[in-house]
Amino acid sequence: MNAEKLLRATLMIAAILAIILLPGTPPRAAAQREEVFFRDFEQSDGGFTHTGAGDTWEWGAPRTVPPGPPPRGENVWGTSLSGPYVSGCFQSLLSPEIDVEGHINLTLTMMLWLDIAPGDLFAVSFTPDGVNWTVLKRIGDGWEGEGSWGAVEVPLPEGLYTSIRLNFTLEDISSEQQGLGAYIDWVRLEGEALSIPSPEISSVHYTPLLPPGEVFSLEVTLGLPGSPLPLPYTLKVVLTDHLDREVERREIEGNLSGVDVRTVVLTAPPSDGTFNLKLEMTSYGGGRAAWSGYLSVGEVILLEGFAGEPTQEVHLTGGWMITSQEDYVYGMGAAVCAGEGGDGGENLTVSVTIPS
Ligand SMILES: [Ca+2]
Ligand SMILES: [Ca+2]
Repeated sequence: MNAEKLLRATLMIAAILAIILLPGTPPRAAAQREEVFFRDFEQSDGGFTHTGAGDTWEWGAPRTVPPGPPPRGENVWGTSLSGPYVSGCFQSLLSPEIDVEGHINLTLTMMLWLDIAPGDLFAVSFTPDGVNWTVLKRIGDGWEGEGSWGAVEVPLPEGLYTSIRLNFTLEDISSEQQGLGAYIDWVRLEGEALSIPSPEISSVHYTPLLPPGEVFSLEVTLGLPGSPLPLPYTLKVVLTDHLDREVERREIEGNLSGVDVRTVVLTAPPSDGTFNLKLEMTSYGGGRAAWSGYLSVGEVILLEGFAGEPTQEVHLTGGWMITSQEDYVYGMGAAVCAGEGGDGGENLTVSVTIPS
């Protein structure tokens, strides 16, 4: 066992012990913040586009003083680089699609130079789907940074996003005299990286008393005690034959709150020999900070129905174990369970706690 494997094994055991011994006290990981997106607009326009009524957005070096050059570099985006915005404008500067997958708790920072008349508005919005827009910040006349280059920092709403777009708008609302408008630079997104290691499935064998090709079903009891909130989850049941070839796969999606009993119908492989069953439960907390509770796969029953005989129940409860325990600190992760039918000694329980 090399050092990395030893460390991983130790961490996994520590995580499992923490869960068993200290329910409600999850293993915590330090938040690791990193840059997700950055544009300083020096070499290019950054892939930004613009549109709208009275659209004078322009990329380059400001040709008037003020605002003059930004604190670093020369080029910026501005609602024209050479004078006031036009009357009645409602103009948008749109970022390219920004890949933010695997990051949460996103924060937008930017440099802004603003000079607008009372009643007019500069706003920053974002969309996670290209359709629904949320305003992150509205800045009007009297902004404390007005008249000089200042930093704006604004958190995005908590959530798991795949990709987002940002929109910077300047709207002339009042009849007051215009100002020079908005100039932006150093647009940066920072987030916490989610670490999702690939699940390691140990060798799992169950030798059922089933003839080849027999249809059987699994009754899986999934539990989420202690939480009134539904938790989206996916349960995968994978059946492989004695040569480890995948024969069948079922994926079930649901929202788990309390206890959920699911029946999965499968067919034994046509060939003789041991076949393997693997259960993999993945749950994404949706970035909810206030989520708490734990997931469990409480009981797995194999129902064998032979022709002319009453249905037999085989409780696959012994020997199950956690083979992968992900970091749930941020409300996202995967718990993978695998095991074999045994003597019914222990229940398969995967406990995961998201901090409140
Ligand atoms: Ca710049
Ligand atoms: Ca105005």
